[in-house]
Amino acid sequence: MYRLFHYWRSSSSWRVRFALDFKGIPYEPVAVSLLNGESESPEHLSRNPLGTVPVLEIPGTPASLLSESLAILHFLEEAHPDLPCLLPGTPLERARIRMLAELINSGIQPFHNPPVLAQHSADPVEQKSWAAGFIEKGLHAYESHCKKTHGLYSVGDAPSIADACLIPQLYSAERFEVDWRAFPVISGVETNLRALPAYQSSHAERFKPLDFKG
Ligand SMILES: N[C@@H](CCC(=O)N[C@@H](CS)C(=O)NCC(=O)O)C(=O)O
Repeated sequence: MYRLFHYWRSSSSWRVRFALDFKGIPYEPVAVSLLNGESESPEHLSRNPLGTVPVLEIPGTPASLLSESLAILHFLEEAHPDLPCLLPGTPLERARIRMLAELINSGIQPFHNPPVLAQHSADPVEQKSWAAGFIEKGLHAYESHCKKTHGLYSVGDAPSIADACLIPQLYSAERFEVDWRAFPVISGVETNLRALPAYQSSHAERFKPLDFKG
């Protein structure tokens, strides 16, 4: 069985949880805290020298490890072509899915990653304003693209890797007090995503430690 090293509130981890659940692939979740030094421990650095989550362990002798959520999502597409697909459509539609996923992966998430926030400022108010600015700008761009690409979901009428990135990004937007509901296309897509069983089963709140405070 796959093992997923993840953190409940990590948006990159949630992308992979969503994809695994959407495809109906069972996996063992292994929590790696980003708050207590666990992600910087020798054990986790041996899984991923960058110390980030998610990391997918692929069973085998020896087991293989993959980091970077988009690489993991593409691996799952290629390794399980018989299961429900998150990269559907024509070459152009698939390129648009990758474009939107990358917009979030490179253009938004890195700016609210905890070490980047800490490097930017020690002041939580300044951290929030910095992160919110990038999230707002990125979601504005996502909305503009989506006006041309969306159907029920971000690109056409099937959920995709772009949606796997959008779902947790909206959760993070709320944390940084960005009102994503001001974007009508994103809001409509989110309503359709919320109805998917994989949305509910992969949700951050389902993995939140009982003793989490903050
Ligand atoms: N592009 C990477 C981003 C990974 C990433 O930044 N993960 C965050 C949580 S969402 C993390 O582990 N942060 C802790 C750190 O950077 O030390 C991916 O998609 O996997």
